[in-house]
Amino acid sequence: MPSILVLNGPNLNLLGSRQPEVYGTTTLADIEALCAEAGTRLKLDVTCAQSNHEGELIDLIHAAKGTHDAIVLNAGAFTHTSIALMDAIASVELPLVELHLSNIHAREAFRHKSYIAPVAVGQICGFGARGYVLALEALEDRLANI
Ligand code: CA2
Repeated sequence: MPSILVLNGPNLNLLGSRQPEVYGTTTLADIEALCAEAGTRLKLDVTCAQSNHEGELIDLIHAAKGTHDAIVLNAGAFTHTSIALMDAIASVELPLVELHLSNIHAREAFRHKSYIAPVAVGQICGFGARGYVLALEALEDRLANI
């Protein structure tokens, strides 16, 4: 069974508690439950992790090589700043879907730049928590057709 790492970055542990007008009322635990459900339906082994620390996210991406077949990454604000994360993703050569709850292209100009996009197989943004399920569906399809 293909194994997928769903990785969430800084401040996403606060989901549901603040800024519901931007990020909705869904909590990170709700998102992880949605991913588990989708994993069962799609026959994917889904593991979820979250960190507020850039280095820890990099370590988790490195560790995914050999243990997971693909990654769903919401890198939070590191999306717009982190060449180190971009290099880590490129180094492991695993298919990765860049995920955002909000439509980063309809927000402030500084959120339009993504260092993740050039090393991702695709980007899903603007669909809230449902985006994680769409990302898992996209990866299931891709892994079944390579
Ligand atoms: O839309 C997304 O998923 C983002 O990755 C969320 C990041 C933001 O910096 C990106 O530009 C887009 C921010 C996550 C912060 O989440 C919070 C949740 C509740 C309260 C405050 C922040």
